[in-house]
Amino acid sequence: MSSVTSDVEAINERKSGTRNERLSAWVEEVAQLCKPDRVYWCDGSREEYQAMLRLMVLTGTAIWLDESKRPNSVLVRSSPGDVARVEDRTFICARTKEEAGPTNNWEDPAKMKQKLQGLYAGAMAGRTLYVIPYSMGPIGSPIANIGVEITDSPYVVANMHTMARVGARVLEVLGSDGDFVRGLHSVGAPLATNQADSTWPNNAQEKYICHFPDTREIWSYGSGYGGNALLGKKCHALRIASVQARDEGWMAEHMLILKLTNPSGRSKYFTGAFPSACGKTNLAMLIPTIPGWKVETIGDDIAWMKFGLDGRLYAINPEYGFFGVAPGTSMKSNPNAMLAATKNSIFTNCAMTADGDVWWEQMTAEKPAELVDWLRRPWTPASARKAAHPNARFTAPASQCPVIAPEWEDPKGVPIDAILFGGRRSGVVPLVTESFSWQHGTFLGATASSETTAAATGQVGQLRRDPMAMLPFCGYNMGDYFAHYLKIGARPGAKLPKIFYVNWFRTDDQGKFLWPGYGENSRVLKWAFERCEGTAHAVDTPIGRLPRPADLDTSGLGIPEDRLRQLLDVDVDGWLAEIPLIREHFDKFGTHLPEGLNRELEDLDKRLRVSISRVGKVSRFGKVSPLGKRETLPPDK
Ligand code: SAT
Ligand code: MN
Repeated sequence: MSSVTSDVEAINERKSGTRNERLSAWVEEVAQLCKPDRVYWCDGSREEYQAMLRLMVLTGTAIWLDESKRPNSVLVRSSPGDVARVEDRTFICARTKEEAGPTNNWEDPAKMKQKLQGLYAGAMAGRTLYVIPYSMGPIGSPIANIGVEITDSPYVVANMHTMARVGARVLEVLGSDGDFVRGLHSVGAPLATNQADSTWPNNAQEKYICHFPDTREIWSYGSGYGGNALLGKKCHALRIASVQARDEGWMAEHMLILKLTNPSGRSKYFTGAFPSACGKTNLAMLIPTIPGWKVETIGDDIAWMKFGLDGRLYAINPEYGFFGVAPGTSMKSNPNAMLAATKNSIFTNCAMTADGDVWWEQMTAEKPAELVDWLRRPWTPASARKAAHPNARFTAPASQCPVIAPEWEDPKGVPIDAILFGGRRSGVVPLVTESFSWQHGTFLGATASSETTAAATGQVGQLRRDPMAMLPFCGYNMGDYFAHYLKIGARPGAKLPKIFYVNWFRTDDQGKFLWPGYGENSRVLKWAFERCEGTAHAVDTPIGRLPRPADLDTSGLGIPEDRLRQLLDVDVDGWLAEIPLIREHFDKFGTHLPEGLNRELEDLDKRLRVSISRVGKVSRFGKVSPLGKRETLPPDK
């Protein structure tokens, strides 16, 4: 017996510990359909994680990194056709197309199931079916939710160990009649007897990432990568959970959660919604450049928020680890992410150094003299291609992050003071804007736009509307999702967070960033913090409340005054040009668009026009004062 087989045989000893008959019956049913060689129930133990790594190494999927450089870590290289989320292959199979809405791909659930059943038939031949019970959120938290993923990929099992709480502890909580989200995943690459496996099994012809919101099911086929395959993440914690949240009056959002502490030791919690690969991980772990301020991390990608008895929104991070974008991450840009991934980590599609470590673009100031690139080819700095794939990732346990907040696993969550929305916009959108109200904040989120990144397949750098950074992740009609936001805001007794819109990505005429970003973003966080406390100034402008240059702490930054003015300018012409684009965006939702957002658009239009008639076509900051008020001073100041 080969060592690979004996490892699997040893693994196979484990038996289901579940008393949940619905779970056993579903596993049985899937096994009948997919015809795996064996069924294995994951217990979530450390030995199990290690066995998965060994198995991946033995089958050529993974390679051990040098133990002295990157202890207990592996590098995995996927196939070039399976490197990111596939939005055009992602479906929301609600009862009707209208329920899925204009921003989602839709297929009739019965039709889609029939098609996929055909694909799943025998799809796991020659493979092991792994059953992964997982909890999104601290086990037993009233905000957490249980799912079970069935997969034929050891890569998925290992990643799920890091990204979610998995195994026997979850089955305990599930008990004999607990409910769970069902996730079925197959790489879609059955093996004939004696057929050699590929190092990254997947299906080059067909990929489907399907969600059945009514029955809380996920059926994923053909891809082994990231959010396509780790079903707890985008599929469950965002697409299915957003539907659960709508039905139950809470929020499932594509948001980081951070804890911000000021020099006198007072803390506030912020969430932030930014599209994939727009710096959520960096912001969540930021090291402030302003003395005495501290940021600690609760989560870097997803927030689930429920109302507490005090009327505040409490957030948990449903995840257990980080699946971060590697390129661009360095000891300079995000030392905390680098330190989180120093050991017990899985690297995917990174390059490998001659001494057995990983490397990716911008990791070091100087490029290594030689590497093996993510496609396993020799690489030198003279090579006219990137060494790591732009969507290369690290999977690292959150507990390894040096600035993880002590309360990150608090089952009751943390009370949220502010929500930040944002995206990548080179023009028009200022550095920071505070909304006039929850409804106006919802409008800011609903009109968010961003240039596309490598996190999804397709063209990079295309400007698109990405409302609340949820465009690829909202499990139902986005018009209804906006209405849900307004409903949350109208809840009697709700003590709502303030909403801000930020844009770190403004550029000048030469395409150079106007704002230094990274740790300097703490200056914007400080202003938002002090707005929450009622101690910072803002000016009412047609687009929202903005700091004057003097209101932002830029001490020691050395940023020229005119650059700062540009960053905080209200570009009236630019905004007027946005109005028809926003109208077009809103029109897509037809009767599903809540009236409140229409009103916000009309009001914005009016405020902009009034500002022109008052001050002429001058849009420089300081000349726009449409509301007749120069400043919004807190009442107690
Ligand atoms: O692949 S994932 O969907 O998990 C990453 C991302 O797009 O944010
Ligand atoms: Mn994300």
